[in-house]
Amino acid sequence: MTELSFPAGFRWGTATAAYQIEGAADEDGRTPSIWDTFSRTPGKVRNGDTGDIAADHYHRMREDVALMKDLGVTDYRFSVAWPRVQPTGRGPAAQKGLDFYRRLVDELQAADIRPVATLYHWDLPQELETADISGSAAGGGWPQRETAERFADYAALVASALGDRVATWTTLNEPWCAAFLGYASGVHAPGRTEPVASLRAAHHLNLAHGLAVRALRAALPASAEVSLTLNLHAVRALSDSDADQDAARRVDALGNRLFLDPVFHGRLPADLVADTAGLTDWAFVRDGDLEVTSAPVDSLGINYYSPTVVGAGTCDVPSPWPGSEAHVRFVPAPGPRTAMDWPVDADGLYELLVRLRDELPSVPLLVTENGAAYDDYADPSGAVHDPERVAYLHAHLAAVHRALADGVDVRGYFLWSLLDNFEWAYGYGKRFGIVHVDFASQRRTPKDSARWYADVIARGGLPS
Ligand code: IFM
Repeated sequence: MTELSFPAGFRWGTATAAYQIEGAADEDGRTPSIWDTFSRTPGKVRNGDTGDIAADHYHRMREDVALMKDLGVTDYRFSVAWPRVQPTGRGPAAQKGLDFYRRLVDELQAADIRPVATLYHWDLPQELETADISGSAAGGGWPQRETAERFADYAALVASALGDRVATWTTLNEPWCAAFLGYASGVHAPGRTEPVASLRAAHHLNLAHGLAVRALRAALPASAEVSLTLNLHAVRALSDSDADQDAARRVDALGNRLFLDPVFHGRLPADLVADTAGLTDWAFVRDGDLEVTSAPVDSLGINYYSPTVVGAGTCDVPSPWPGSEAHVRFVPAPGPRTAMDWPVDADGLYELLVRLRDELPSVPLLVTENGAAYDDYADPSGAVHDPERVAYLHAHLAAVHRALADGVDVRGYFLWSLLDNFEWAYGYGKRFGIVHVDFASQRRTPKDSARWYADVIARGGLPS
């Protein structure tokens, strides 16, 4: 019996990212990205893990598409590795790298699965990070404006190679993480702990998005769907006190509105500019930039895992919250947790979707990532039972259904993730896949959650 039916045409997907699954780090002309450098630096990633081999998807792509076909997914969200298709981040394309994505897309289409391409899921070509592209001593990477310009060239190059086969495009995945985990707290590549650079990075990521939207529109058919994916924070204040409310406002400004406002309203959040006045006057935002960042998009992708509870207080430095370290305390939310120690709370997803309905009523939404890590293992019979993940997914899909019933225009859900993979600074220790990967043999085993998801897709809704 189906308890909650989703609308016909709802997009049922899975999601992955290049560095987390592809491996083949040195093949066919690929050059290092900031994540190759970071993960090969002792002490940066647990257990010294790197993405050198990952889930070996570069060589097992057909098998992985077949797995998705068995699940019955309608869409697959993958990312293109910039250093695989444009080594060093500038100049001509590497044809062999592009050929891999052409083959992937052909394989998907043959399996009747719609490809959804993300252009940037954190693997900046190392040369763009290293290069002194500004002529200043400040280093390269996203704090420099030129990186945004390079990104637009790269977007045009990929669009002209795949534009005849890919209808849905996402410019950036989670620019908040790229800016603030990469350049402020330094727990992600390139591992810098420079608060001002992180704010510059956030602006240049927004600019890169806008420039890429223009480049994509110029290269793609008018029917193409162009989007952006944000990891929006479902922020909750610990209490109604002014100080706790102010802490929540600060996290909302830096975690959400720093991206939503430039992209959808062509402005910077004035309160954030005030919060960070001790760090920067934001003079790196040039006249006309906010017009570029607000180039219209066709949909917005939201990645959601758990809510963020804050109160007045302080947080450790370096932190990913520049300008607010002396004002914000992160409070562990109560209730069950995943293996990431992230609280399980599907209401946060519902709250975000309703907020976006109210703020951006004309923008269709996609849940481009949602899922959970648990300590999965294959039992002696080879089966992988993951009832906690099934419960997590059920609750979050029910939240999406509730949002749909309340008039939110959610067009699809992409489960993170198809495969166990390289979970960034956690290495291979955290398993988000609905397909178990034995990294020694690269054997794939669909977990119980994979069969559960296939059933949800087949029936077009949640079972009772
Ligand atoms: O694995 C990541 C993904 O790359 C980006 N969003 C969050 C996921 C889980 O941490």
